[in-house]
Amino acid sequence: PKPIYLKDYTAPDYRFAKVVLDFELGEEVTVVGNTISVEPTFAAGGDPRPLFLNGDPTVELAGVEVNGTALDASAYVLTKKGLTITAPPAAPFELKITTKIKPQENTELEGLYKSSGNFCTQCEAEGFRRITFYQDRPDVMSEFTTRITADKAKYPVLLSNGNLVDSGDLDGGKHFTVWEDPFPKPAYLFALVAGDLGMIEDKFTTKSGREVALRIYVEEHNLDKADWAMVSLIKSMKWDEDVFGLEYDLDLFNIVAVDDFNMGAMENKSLNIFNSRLVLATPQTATDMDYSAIEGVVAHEYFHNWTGNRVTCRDWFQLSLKEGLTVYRDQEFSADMNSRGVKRIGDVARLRMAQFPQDAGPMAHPIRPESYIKMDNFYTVTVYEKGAEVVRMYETLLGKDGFRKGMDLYFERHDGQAVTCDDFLAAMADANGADLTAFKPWYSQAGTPKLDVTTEYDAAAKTFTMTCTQSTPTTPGQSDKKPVLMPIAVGLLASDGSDMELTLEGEAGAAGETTKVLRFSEASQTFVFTDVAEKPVPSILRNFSAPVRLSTDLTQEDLIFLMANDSDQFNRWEAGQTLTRALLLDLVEKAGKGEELVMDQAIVDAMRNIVNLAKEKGADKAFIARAMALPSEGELSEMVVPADPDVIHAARDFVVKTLAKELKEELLWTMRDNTSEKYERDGESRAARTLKNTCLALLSYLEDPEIDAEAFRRFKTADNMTDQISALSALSGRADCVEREEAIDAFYEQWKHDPLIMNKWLGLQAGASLPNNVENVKRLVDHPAFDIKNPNKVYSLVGGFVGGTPINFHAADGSGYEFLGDIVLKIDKLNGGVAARMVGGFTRWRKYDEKRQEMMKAQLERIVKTEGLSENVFEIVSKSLE
Ligand code: BAL
Ligand code: ZN
Repeated sequence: PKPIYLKDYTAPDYRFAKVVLDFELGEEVTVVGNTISVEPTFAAGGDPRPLFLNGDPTVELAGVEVNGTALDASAYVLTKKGLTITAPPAAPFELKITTKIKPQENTELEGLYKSSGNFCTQCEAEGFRRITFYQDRPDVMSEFTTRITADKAKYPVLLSNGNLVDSGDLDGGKHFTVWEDPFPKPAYLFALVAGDLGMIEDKFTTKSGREVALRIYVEEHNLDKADWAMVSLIKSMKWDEDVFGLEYDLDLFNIVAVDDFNMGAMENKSLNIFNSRLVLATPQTATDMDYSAIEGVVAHEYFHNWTGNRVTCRDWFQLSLKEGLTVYRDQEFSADMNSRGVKRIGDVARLRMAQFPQDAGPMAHPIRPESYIKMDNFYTVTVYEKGAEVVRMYETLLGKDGFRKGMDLYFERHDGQAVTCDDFLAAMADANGADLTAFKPWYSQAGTPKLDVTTEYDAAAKTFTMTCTQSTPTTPGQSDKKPVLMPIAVGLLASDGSDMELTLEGEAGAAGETTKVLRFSEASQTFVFTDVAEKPVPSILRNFSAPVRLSTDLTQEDLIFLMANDSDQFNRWEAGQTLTRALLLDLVEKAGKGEELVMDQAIVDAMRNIVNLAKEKGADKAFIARAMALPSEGELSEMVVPADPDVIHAARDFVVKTLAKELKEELLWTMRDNTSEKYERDGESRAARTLKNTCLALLSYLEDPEIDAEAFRRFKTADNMTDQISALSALSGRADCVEREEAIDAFYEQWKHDPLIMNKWLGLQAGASLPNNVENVKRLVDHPAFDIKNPNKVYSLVGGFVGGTPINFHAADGSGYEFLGDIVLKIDKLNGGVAARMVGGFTRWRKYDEKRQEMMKAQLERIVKTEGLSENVFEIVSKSLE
């Protein structure tokens, strides 16, 4: 397979003004008529230019007509990749393509396929070519009309994008609908659904008075589970009007939930299709985290209507233009709906857990990649989450109002267009009269920049000097890195813990300003604060103002002080993380040398203070729970070379057990004090629930039969999924826990009818730190609750194993690696996209000791040599071996 390069981009020679699609849905064969109004974009005269239409081997070409006349086979070339009309007319013409496809055999779940007996589509990035031959590229935007014909009894609901303009019954028990979408769109936003579905309905009146019908379609037996998605949709519509002035633009907005879906959800114009795990929820079946995910993803897909659909990407290299921006928007929405600080902490934790490792490995790529073999492989945490951080930096640099001005100009300039990341930067710069040239490398450079800050206080001059240096590590194909403009938000704390007012040398001090955003753009720069009355403790990179690895000269004492006093909630959490990370890394080193492990009492005391905060009136319990969580084994393994998962596990286990022992009384008290009689879903109740379950999780490390018995009692009496699964988790992580098996079996018996809950059951067992857990996981592959064709099940069981406790995936005998190698090859025969995500478990093989390296490399080599491998897996594996 050959890569495609950004540098080779050329604009299309042909515009598609209008497209009329005609679907005859059948059980054996589906016939698709595709009539396109084609217009050359080049001047008349000269040689004819070929028209290339992307296609796929699963699509059978049944006819090609130009202006009503069938084309002779000598007038086109058909290959595995598509159809080329060699000499089309030089003037506008009508092209009609007829294809035959078999959605019921489509296990890739791209294009048109069947899920639980219903037809549905997934066209982003390149699925439309699996339906018909087309210029399947985002810069070809067209007005779509879609006619759907199907059996009425089997498929009473027939949906596509836009407005319903016609419908009726046909002979032979069939019926049809016709949909018109007035907004030009690329083919990746096309959608179709046909099925036997129930629906809940509500409405929203936009600020200019448009009444929009809102419908959520789910299987009939799930109708009681769609309310939260509807509430989330209405909140999102209102928020986008309030915060960005963006209104919905059609009279209908549909969401459909399907069980078999590669991604989380998809923003097809007015017909969002969702993985059912991101729609369906009741307190008994979904956790508080599920509810948050539904709220965030419903918002994300809705927000794409402007950032993605009205303004889309010129080419797929620009994916972050819509994804980074829309993630930023959904993060802000969730922050406004919930606790802002806790949301930020969660987002940064995820960035560090998943994106920093990607940026340090063989798949490292800039948020605007330069090449790809399979675009599906670039729906990454880098494009999405780091992309969102880059958007957030505009806001930090330009201020909230400046950012809004930039957004307004972006829409004013580009509504209805397919544009680039450079266009976005230009709108931000021009709207604010700002020079953002030094910001550009964020788009082109891979790797997490390292930021070092050293500080000095001059008591006589009353100055506080910060010296900042930056460097970005070498990444594959990129050795020469430029310094990049990054905002560093800084506060200075006085000895009483209060924020000082800040004046930066050379700048007029704004009265009352206690956080300054430094514009740091050179390799090294010095910033001097003046009129600093006493030696401060600096709070650096507040709110994580740039996605970098920070190192400072803060002492343990400073960090404990910040943990207790920083007005920036993110940095209060970060101080605790920095402190515990340092302790853990020190213990990892000691454990590696076989030395005795000794706990640092200062950290026990600091943690005790955190837990005790829960006793205070108005305590932020969600924050306390977050602050109690230690850096994960995965995060630590990124910081140790070579990483030994057994040693890291031993060191972390020691710290958690010691904390649980030392803080047992406080934890028990807090757990019981935050246990409520009855389930409620308001913010305070959710925070209390999180805190209670965090305490239970820590206490379970004590291996104390009384605690286990209490966890089992909580498991049996739980009136909601959050509590039930937390208790099950507390019981299921240790082989010696006597209630373990009984609880796992009871959960299965209670919930085996619900596939989404079975995902939780699979995931929990897959990620457990039981010795030799790979054997359990292998057994679960053959369990009726697992289905290798269903992406959610694969992500739960295989993804849960690989991303769970590292001691099992990285078992010294290589059994975890062998399991992953085997199953990736099986999945790849069905769904290359899903297999590619799973094989990612091997990409960081160079981080480990020699023996593990050899074993992982052997699996990669075995996979890459396999005949018939998908392009998806080939790309990840070959890049990992480079
Ligand atoms: N566009 C793919 C799914 C999402 O990011 O919303
Ligand atoms: Zn998105």
